[in-house]
Amino acid sequence: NLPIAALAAACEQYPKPEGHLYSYGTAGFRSHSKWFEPVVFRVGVIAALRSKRHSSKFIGVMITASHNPEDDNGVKIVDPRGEMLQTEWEPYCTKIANAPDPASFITALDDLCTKFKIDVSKRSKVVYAYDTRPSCPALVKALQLGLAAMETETINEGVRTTPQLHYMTRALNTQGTKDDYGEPSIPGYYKKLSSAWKRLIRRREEGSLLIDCANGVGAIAMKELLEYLSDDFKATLVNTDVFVPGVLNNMCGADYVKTKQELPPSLKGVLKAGQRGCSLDGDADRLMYYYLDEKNIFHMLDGDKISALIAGYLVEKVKLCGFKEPPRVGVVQTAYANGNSTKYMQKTKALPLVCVSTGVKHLHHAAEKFGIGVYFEANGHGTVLFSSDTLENIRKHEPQTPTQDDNTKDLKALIDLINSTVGDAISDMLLVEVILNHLRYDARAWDSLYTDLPNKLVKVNVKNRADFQTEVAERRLTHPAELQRFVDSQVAKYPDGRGFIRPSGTEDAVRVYAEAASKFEAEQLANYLAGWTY
Ligand code: 16G
Ligand code: ZN
Repeated sequence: NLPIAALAAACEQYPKPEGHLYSYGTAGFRSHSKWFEPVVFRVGVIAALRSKRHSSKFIGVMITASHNPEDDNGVKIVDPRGEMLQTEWEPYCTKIANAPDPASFITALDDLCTKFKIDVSKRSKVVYAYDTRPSCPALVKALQLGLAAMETETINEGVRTTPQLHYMTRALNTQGTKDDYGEPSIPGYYKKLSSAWKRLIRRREEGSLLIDCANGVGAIAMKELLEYLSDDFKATLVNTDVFVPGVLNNMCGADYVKTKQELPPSLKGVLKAGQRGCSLDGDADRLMYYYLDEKNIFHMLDGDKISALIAGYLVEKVKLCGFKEPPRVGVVQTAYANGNSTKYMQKTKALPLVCVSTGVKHLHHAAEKFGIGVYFEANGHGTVLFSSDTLENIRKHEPQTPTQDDNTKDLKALIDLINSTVGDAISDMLLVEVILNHLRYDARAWDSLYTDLPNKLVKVNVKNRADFQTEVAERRLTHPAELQRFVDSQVAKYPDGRGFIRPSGTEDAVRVYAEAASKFEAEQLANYLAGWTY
């Protein structure tokens, strides 16, 4: 049975603030950090139960609010294979987090145990980590109390990137099995990436890559990784003020670059024309690339461009390996994917492509259906998945020529270089650099794969985002129907026009996206749609 006395006592220590509602959304719980200790305490208890449900496998807990402001915080649960928490648990998490008092908290936990037939007598194991936010230490304490109440075996990984925590969770659970994901330690993570990199990189790069670390945990991880990469990788780190209050994600980082479509001010005069730069977000799971041309004009290489580069490269790589039955390379995008990226993948590269709703879990699951699934959100979050059949196929493959042999070795190293558990800015960045190196591309050559259609994203605050319902992977509204008719009538006026309105999964707002043949038209269309009158 549940340790009711211990749970009730701990719950008293972290009373739920009245009138504040939490919801386990696309990226777990997220809110201003001052409301957050009670939630994190309860997540500790849920994570322990999740571990029991999975025969005492390690469950991960990550405390971070990613690209959001420094005063916010968030928490999410990571499943045994390093994936996002199974969706069916989300409403139960919400219920447990909002239980007003210890008695209803215990009842909500009981409901969860009954629903998922949890054997409470099993042991539980949880591995956790947190980002650099000043609110983290207090939240970690709350988490620890929840875990202690459940007598959970814990590993505290300290200040780590979100993808490192996902890696750890999977590595701990696969250690010594045929699916061994690597040494379950942070040095193990660096060793895996750096040795794959060393196998893959062909000639020493001359220029240095400028990496904007958003003043977040990515700065710590990058510094550590650089030690392992030694001379083979030249990078200059900027925005590395990890423990200076107020600077996290402030006027820098991947989200700044994507939403403003401009160079962070701190990189002006630092990034040289032609040099590649990239920005991580606050927990290092998003990546945006960019460069300045010879006229100092800014060009952004977003998640779609990264995806196009990777998918195009992998499809050719697979051909060179000489498989009897080559794995099928496919691409997953969301409604935000630039129209020309979709065209490039489907028409130029003949890649199978699916479009799904926003949020990593949707992309991840769709990508699992391909032999090799490349998924990226335009905002720079993404990775590559290799199905177990594909991994088996590669393991058994007997190359017939030296070229095939070499390419198969490359493919194996690529699998090690890629953090398949979740989008990982650092692993993705190494992957991009390797591909550019193999193709002998500079930023401009990469950029010229296709030209982005000008686009604009606008946020409109609304009272109730549940009033807005969508279909076909959020590309159309079913409710309000008259609003969709309005969207259709406006979009029809623009050549190459496309637009949609979707409710945010993280804020009380709807997002309005438009693209069109020119910047002026894209902005005009977005503004019309945002100021709808129907
Ligand atoms: C979350 C998602 C991100 C998505 C964003 C959309 C995860 C881990 N993160 O941050 O993938 O792009 O939400 O936010 O799934 P929105 O629904 O507010 O537009
Ligand atoms: Zn993030």
